[in-house]
Order: sequence, then C-alpha cells, then structure tokens
Amino acid sequence: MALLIAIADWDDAAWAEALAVLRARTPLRIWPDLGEPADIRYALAWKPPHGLMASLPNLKAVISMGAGVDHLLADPSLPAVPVVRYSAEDLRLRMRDYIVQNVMMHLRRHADYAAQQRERVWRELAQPLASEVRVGFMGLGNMASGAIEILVAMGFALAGWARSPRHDMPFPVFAGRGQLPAFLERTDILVCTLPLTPETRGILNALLLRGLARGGPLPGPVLINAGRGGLQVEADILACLADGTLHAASLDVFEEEPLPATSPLWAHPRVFVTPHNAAWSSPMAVARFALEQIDIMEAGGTPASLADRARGY
Ligand code: NDP
Ligand code: OXD
Repeated sequence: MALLIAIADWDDAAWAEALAVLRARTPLRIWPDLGEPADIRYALAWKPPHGLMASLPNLKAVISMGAGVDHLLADPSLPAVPVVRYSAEDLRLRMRDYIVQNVMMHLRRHADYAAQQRERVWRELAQPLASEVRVGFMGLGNMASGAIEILVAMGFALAGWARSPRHDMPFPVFAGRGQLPAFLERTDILVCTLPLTPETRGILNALLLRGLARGGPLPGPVLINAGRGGLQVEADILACLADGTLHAASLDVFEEEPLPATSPLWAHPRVFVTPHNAAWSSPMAVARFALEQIDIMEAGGTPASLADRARGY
C-alpha cells in the first residue's frame, strides 16, 4: 500500500517535515515518480494532471489538499472513488482569521483612511458600530463557520445564504436562488466562501452586486471573496467599484491565478488583494489529516468530509 502525493507547484523544502511524518507511517510516491502504479491505494492531491488518478488501478480514495474539490472534479476521467475534502481545524481557523480581519478592515473604513494617509489628511470618518452593519455569508460551510462564531459574538447583524434551508444558525438563513434577492438587499458586507460548481460559476456579477443593500452605514456595499476566482466576474466588480455600486472589495481568489500584473485590481485603492492564501493548507496539518483519513478508511469507516459529485462540492 502506498500513498501518492500529487501536488502542482511541489515545494520540497516546504514539505520536508511533513514528508518525514508521512514516511514514518506509509510508503510514499511523489508525482511524477509513480513507481509501480498498482501499489498506490491513496492519493493526496492538489490540481493533479487530468488522467493521473485514472492511471492508478488500485486507487481507493483521493484526499484533496484543499477544502475545494473543483480541481479534482474537473477531471473527466476521475475514477469513481471517494473524494475526501480537506477539513482540518487548522484550515478553518486560518479562514476565520482572514474573514474577521477583512470584515474589521471594512467596518473601520481602512481603505478610506489609507487614502487619507497617502494625502496626509487628518479627518475622522463616520464610524458605525458592528451591530449596525449587516454581514451576509454566501456559503455557510466549514470555511465560514469560524468567522461566524466571532462576528456573532461581536454583535454584527448576520444573515446567510446556502443551497438548502438551515435552522441551526442564530440568524436568518436564506436558501436557493429564489431567496437570493432578499438576502442581498439586507447585506452591507458580502462574504463569499461558496465552492465553485456549475451552479455558482460567475455568480458574483454586476446583477448580484446591484442587489446589495443601499443606504447602509458604510459608504457603500463591500465584497469579500475567499471562495474561488471562478465565482467572480472581475470586469463587473471593477465597473461596480467605478460607479459606486460597490465601495470596496477584499479578493483572495481570481479568475486567473496568479493575478496577471496587468490587472487593474492590483492598483485599485479600495481593493485588497491577497494571493489565494486566505486559508493556507499547511503541509504538516494536511499530512496529519491525510493519515487520519487513511486510518479511518482502512478500518472500514467513512472519512471526515466527503465530496458529493452530483452537487459538485
Ligand atoms: P462546505 O461544503 O462546508 O460549504 C459550502 C457552502 O456553500 C454550504 O453552505 C453550501 O450550501 C453552500 N453552497 C454550495 N453550492 C451552493 C449554491 N449553488 N447555492 C447556495 N449555496 C451553495 O465547503 P467549505 O466551507 O469547506 O469550503 C467552501 C469553499 O471555500 C471551497 O470549496 C473552496 O472553494 C473555498 N476555499 C478557499 C480557500 C482560500 O484560501 N481562499 C481555502 C479553503 C477553501 P449547503 O449548506 O446547503 O450545502
Ligand atoms: C482550498 C484552497 O480549497 O486552499 O482549501 O483554496
């Protein structure tokens, strides 16, 4: 039994310690050195080349190195084995930190103060309380959950939007496309951690952004996208920033990654760009998660968080 690690942009140095932990427990192969493909029972993967998984005759499961599995499900030849989504607490907490940081930056009008600082302007701006600001979460899964806990405790006025109705949240939850307009019209800061699926591709477009709340306590609505770049239409975001439909944005993911140097998003004074690391998959945390999941599967159990191929996430 061997574990294949198939990770695009493989970084030997970053993985050195984690590899030692893995090697102590299981024979390893690191793509592109497959050795005897029939020996490989599990694959730990991030953006593997299409066809690679299909070339492993005894593959029992694929473990995604990310919570998102769009990179695996896009492979038309992916064998019909379980796909395990990375769902370690380490990842959840990293995403919590990113979302809370960015909600707070927009609450405290960081883009406006940064502009004033560039001009050496000493002026207080109207400053709402957290409880006066309506934060709407598109996607109420594992990646949203840590930030939701903190923002609820801080008194923000939260709401959520998901695919299916939810009754376990201490705030209103809207479900499905039919309830999207009602969710948007009570949202000042939109936080997106949706997965990329055929249903969600391009959802963060001008039509949606025009549906956000008007007349809220901030100078205008704000978008925070930490889901996937394929969710957003960047030309629409730029147009909405230009005409006031949006006041500011925090974008961690992009239509094309790395974000091309020519993108106007880089230099926009009210856009905060980060390089798809809202929640970094730490090699050590990933290695421990993979070993736990393999133990569960070898004992005949069901792994932590299985992707549903029909749903696409
Ligand atoms: P989950 O599966 O736990 O949650 C996904 C949420 O999205 C659920 O609430 C789900 O609804 C909702 N959803 C899915 N499809 C739709 C739809 N068509 N309409 C409305 N709601 C929908 O996933 P995670 O929270 O673990 O991860 C979410 C995504 O975050 C990943 O797929 C990945 O793309 C991204 N991510 C980004 C990272 C980064 O560093 N930028 C790091 C980690 C993840 P329901 O509750 O009804 O199922
Ligand atoms: C993920 C990611 O899906 O890092 O976990 O984007």
